[in-house]
This record gives sequence, C-alpha cells and structure tokens, in this order.
Amino acid sequence: MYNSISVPESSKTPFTDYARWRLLVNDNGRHTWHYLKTDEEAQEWPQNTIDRFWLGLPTGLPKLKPAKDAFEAAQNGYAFYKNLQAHDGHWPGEYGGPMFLLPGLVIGSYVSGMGFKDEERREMIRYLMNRAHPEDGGWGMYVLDLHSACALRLRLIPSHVEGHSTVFGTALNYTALRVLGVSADHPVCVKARGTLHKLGGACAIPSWGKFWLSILNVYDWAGNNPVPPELFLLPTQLPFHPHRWWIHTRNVYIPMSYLYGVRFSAPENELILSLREELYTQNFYSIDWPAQRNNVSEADLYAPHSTLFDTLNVALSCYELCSLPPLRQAAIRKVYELIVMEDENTGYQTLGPVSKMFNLIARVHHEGRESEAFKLHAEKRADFMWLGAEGMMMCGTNGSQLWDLAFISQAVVETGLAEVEDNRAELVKALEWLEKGQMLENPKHFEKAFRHRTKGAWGFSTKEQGYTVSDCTGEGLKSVIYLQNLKTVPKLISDERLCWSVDTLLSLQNPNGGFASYELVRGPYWLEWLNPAEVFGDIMTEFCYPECTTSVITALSIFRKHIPDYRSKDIETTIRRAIGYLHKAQKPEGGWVGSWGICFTYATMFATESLALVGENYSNSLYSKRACEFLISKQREDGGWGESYKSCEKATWIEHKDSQVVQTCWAAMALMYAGYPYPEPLEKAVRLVMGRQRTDGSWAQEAIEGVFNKNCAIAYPNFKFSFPIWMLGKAHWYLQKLREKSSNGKAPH
Ligand code: LAN
Repeated sequence: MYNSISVPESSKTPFTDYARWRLLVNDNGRHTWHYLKTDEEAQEWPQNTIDRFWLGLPTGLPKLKPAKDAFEAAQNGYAFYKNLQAHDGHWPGEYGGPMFLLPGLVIGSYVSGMGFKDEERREMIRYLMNRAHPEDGGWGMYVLDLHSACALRLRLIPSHVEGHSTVFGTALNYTALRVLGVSADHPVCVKARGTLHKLGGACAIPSWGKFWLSILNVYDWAGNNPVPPELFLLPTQLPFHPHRWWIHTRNVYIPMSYLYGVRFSAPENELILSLREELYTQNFYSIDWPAQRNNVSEADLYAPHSTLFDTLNVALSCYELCSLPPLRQAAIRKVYELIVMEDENTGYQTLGPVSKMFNLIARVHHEGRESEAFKLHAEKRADFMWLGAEGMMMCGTNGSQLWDLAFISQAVVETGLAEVEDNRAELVKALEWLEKGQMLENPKHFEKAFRHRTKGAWGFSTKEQGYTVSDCTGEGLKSVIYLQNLKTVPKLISDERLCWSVDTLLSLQNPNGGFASYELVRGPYWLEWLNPAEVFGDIMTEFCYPECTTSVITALSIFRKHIPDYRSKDIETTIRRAIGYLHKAQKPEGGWVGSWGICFTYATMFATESLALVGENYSNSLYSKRACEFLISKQREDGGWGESYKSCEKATWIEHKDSQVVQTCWAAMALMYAGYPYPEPLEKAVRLVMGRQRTDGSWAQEAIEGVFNKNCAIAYPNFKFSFPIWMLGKAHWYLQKLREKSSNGKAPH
C-alpha cells in the first residue's frame, strides 16, 4: 500500500526542507505539524521562533546582557522562554523518548489503510535512522541521549549512548522502516537485521511486540498468550476484573482483546511475505508457534512472568480451544462498546498512544474505512506526531501542555518575575489557557466506561483528552490561584470552579493517605503477578506515588489559604493523612523515590515543599532534615547533582556520569523549601546553573528527565527552562535573606 521510498544513506541532514514546516496551534492546546508545499503558502504563513526552536534551526534570538546575579539569570531565562509560548498561552513541546511508539503508529496506520504524507514518511524514516544505536544499528526501549546517534557517530558532540538494543525495539522499528517503504538492502536495514538476528530474531520479542507483529500478519496468533475479551463480562466485584487495573493497562487491553478475539490480520502481500523471511533466524513456516508464547529475549526481560500467570495462560489456552462462539461474540460486543465510549470521551485522542492505534484498528475492523470513526481518528492521529530536529516521532501523549504551563506559571510568580512589567501579557495568556483547559463536567460516558470524575480537573495535556490526573489537577489549581492573586491578571476562573477541582482532588485519596495517578487504587497489589508485559514494572494497578500525593498536599494547602471556609475539615484530614503517607514513603537515607521524573531529586523537591506547607522544615522536622542531609551528601564538587535513570529502575541512588542542570535545580529547590540554613551548597548550585546558561538566556539539552513504568525513559525538554528559571529566581531572594540574617547576627532559624 505504501510505495517504496528511496532515502539517503546518511540521516545527518533533513530529508525534507525544514524551512517549510510549521506548528499549527489551535483548539486550546492542540499542536500539529504541517508541511507547506509552495512558496506562496510559505510566504503567507511564515516560520516563527517556536517552529525554528523545535526544528533545531537557529532562532535568531538576541544575545542578552550577561546576568550579574541569580535573579538576572532567571530573568534572562524567562526572556528566552517567553518566545516559545504559543498564541493560545501554552508552551508546546516535544514529548519523545520511548522507542516502541512509532512502530505502533506505522503498523496501525498501515493495516487500517490510513496513509501518511510523503514528507511525514521521510522524516519518520530519518528519525528511526538517527535513533539507531551507533554501534549495532538496533533500537532499545527508549532514547537516553537526546542528541542523535548520528551526531554521536560523527563525534559532533561528546557523549555516549547508555541504552542497549532489544528485540522489542529492533524488530518493531525495523518493521516500521520497511512498512514506511525503506528497502531491505538499505544499510540501515542490513545493520539492524544483523543485530536482530544476533539477538535471536523476532520469535523472542516480548508480548506487545508479538501482538503488533500478529496484527501485521508476520507472526502467528498461535504464538501469543490469550487475551480473552470475556474478562470484561465477568462481575465487576471480582478483585481481578479489568476495571481495577491501572488505567493505561486497561485501555490497552480493551482493544487488544477485541483484536485478539477477532484474530485481526492484515491481508498477505509482498511486503508481509518478505518480512516473514527477514525477521526470523529460522524458516517462518516451520516455527512452532505455541512454543514462542513465553519466549522473551534476555535483552528485553524486565518483569518476568510469575508462575501464577504462566499457569493461568495454560488454562486460558485450553479455553481458547473450546470457547463458545455466542459468549465470544457477546464479549467482543462489550469491549467494542468500551472502545467507542473511550473514543467519544476523548475526542478520539484516547488515553495514550498505544490505545490510540489499537482503537483505530478495532474501529476500522468493525465500521470500515468510510466511517466517521476513521475520519476522526485520522484527524487526531496528527496530535501524537511531532517533528523534532532528528525527524518525526510518535509522542508519549498528545502533548504535555498543562504540565509545562503549570510549572512555568508558578515559577514566574514565586520568583517575582511576574512583577516585571514586560512579563505580564504572557501570564494573562497562560491563565486564559488554564481557564479553557479545565474540565467542567464529568465524562459523557462515565461509570459505564469505568471512569473517575473529571469535573473541575486538569489533565496532563488538553481538556479534549479529558482524563483527570491527580497531580495535574493539583498543579493546575495552584497555578490558577497564583496567577489570579496577581493584581495585574484578571480573575477568569470563579471560586466555584476552584472548589470543583478541590472536590476532585478529595475524591482521589486512598485509604493509606496517598494519591495515585488517574484514579483510586482499585485492585489488590497481587494483580502485579499477572503483569503480562515483560518490559514494564508496576503496571497492573494504580499505586500511590509521592509526587502525586505531594502535588495534592501543596494544592490543598494553598487553596485553603485562599478560600478558608470550603470543606475545611475534609481538607485538613486529607492533608494530615497524606502527610502520614509521605512520612512513611521516605527512604531511610532521607530521599523519596520518583516514579515519573529522574528520580530522588525530583520526588524530594515535591516532598519538602509539602512538608514546609504544613510547617515542617529543617529546623523542626526530622523528615525534612534527613531529606536535606541526603541531598547534601549527593552534591558534587562542581555544585551540581546528577543521577542516572537507573535510580528509578533500582529505587536506589545511581550517579549519572555528569551533573545535570534540571536535577541540580530540583535538589536546590528541595533545600530551599526545607529552609536549609547554610548558603554554600545553594551558592554552588546557582553558580553551576548560571555557568551553563547560554548567551541568549537558554540552557542546552542534557540527559533525559522523565521515566514511567520503572523501565522507560521519557523526555521533558521544557524542564530545562522552567526549573532553572524557578530555582535561580528563588535562590536569589533566599540567599539574600540568609545573608541578611547572618549579618544581623541571627542564627538562620
Ligand atoms: C505520563 C506522563 C505524565 C505523568 C505525570 C503527570 C508526570 C505523573 O505524575 C502521573 C502519571 C503521568 C500522567 C503519566 C502516566 C503514564 C504515561 C501516560 C506518561 C509517562 C506519559 C506516557 C505514559 C504512557 C503509559 C505511555 C504509553 C505506554 C504504555 C505502557 C501504555
């Protein structure tokens, strides 16, 4: 269906004209890339700074007057970052890192008969070429080094690649390249195929890979463990009913069970026949498929199956041989209904990039390519596709709009930058975005679709995507209160609406006092023994996270100062119980393990802020003091902090080879929230971050900042602006106060 495409051997320079790409920002936070074909179009819609920055082209932004102190450095940082704010008030950004998403986009589109524009295909190919491992040519689970492997190969930048190639990454991305039209003889394919074969070939791909390859008809359905849709017909009271699973796992397995139930397979064609030969080390037609169900390469294995899960699969495989057609049909109808409800609840964005493509295939299977569903899915597919300097990728979500906006808004207010005349217009725009971005109703399909309430909430990306996230609601609420407290900003969101968001936050507390990500913890911990995914940890149920809990504590603490009468008893009890959870979650060494950012510096910053808001600080709380001492023990000679993504995998501090600007800011902010009384560590941190600031006020991209499911890294490139601005501005006033106190001869506390 996609014709073959000839691309250069080197991916160093773009395969399309980068001067013709534009980021369209519309509908309150949607951002999509468009290629202008003619000179007239290009003239009518000129490229702006945002386009140029994210494409990696020179921005032409001026050199700024060198900063004399931390506040001026923060001001310079914001003077730069302001230019990246879109007209609707949010800061668009790239959200890449995972290397298993683009193949889903490509395979899912291919089997659904949904094409790509030629320029999109070329840039996706280039992205995959740039992300191939510089030595073996394969791909891993995620990208750690945000500089392209190509730049590394050419030694344009000194660094090294930490990730290793896996069967999951290599087989899927190889397949994606071939589907996109690259010939099997192209050097990038030859090299990757060699690595895939060395790793044992596609038979040893983890279960999600087996699934994608089965959909494409290059792996046999008999080589998959069963994914019976009947699970969704079981009584909801059962402790393992899917509505109790973590929402991402549930929303991936709903369409998966549909596609498994109907054994969806693309019709054979030349490419498929050829891939059957390329992906394996043995003859495709002689493979013993049932024997491959639990065959997962060592290079991929992170969460091995439990014996319970393996036993269950034996039983389910027997059931597959004698499943009752009417029951199967009823189950397929049930999961299809859930798929449709999810599409409609989210404006066809769906919860995330994996369910997006599975839902699309299911809808096309059921309703065809002429359907409205196909059209709407096609339109929103663009929201996940991002063109970066290295080519076109599939993002972890349809953006991180709320998240990025919330941090920079709070930073600007807390540092006093909001008082600077020149900075006001941006803040009004940010508030306008928050106003339009708040969810004002519960989902259209609510309990029936197993959804949690959304009224008053903010999600991670846009209102359209429509999912409450506990900490996003917390950060959204804080930002609104901060901004609306400024005299120069109009009040756009009523107190009533703020109260709705508090209602949502209060509805999310778990019996142990902690907060999870999207919903309450609905299932027992032992469900993790049924984790089928092999490559991710802690995915079966919601868990309580220090980061989510702390965002809620800080939001509620700030809210009650603003509106003291609203549900004051409930808020008090909720905060007290949440602090109890936080105390328990502290590691004996003094830090908190981050699950969404890397790693201890991230979670500890949120934790000391929460403690401070309930009056616990370095001088009166052992928790706060231990946190400071822990961080101080990790500060390096150069004044910075640097921890590897492996800290998240192993839940213990593991040094990164270099100190990191973003982590240094998190650690320094943690110390300041705790009221750390000694200036030297902070002064050293400030020097490091100022020293790495560029003349236009920006900072360079360093190591990847985020993580999920223990084992996958994900990029938050806007953090390198918001946190340095925040930390430097805060440190300026903080250090000034410390100096005043010591010159008055007073002890710091
Ligand atoms: C995210 C990104 C944001 C993140 C925070 C708000 C930072 C966090 O505090 C709560 C959890 C949340 C919302 C989160 C959950 C898992 C996501 C959606 C992601 C890490 C981005 C991508 C990831 C998603 C699961 C990727 C698709 C992969 C699957 C395994 C389905």
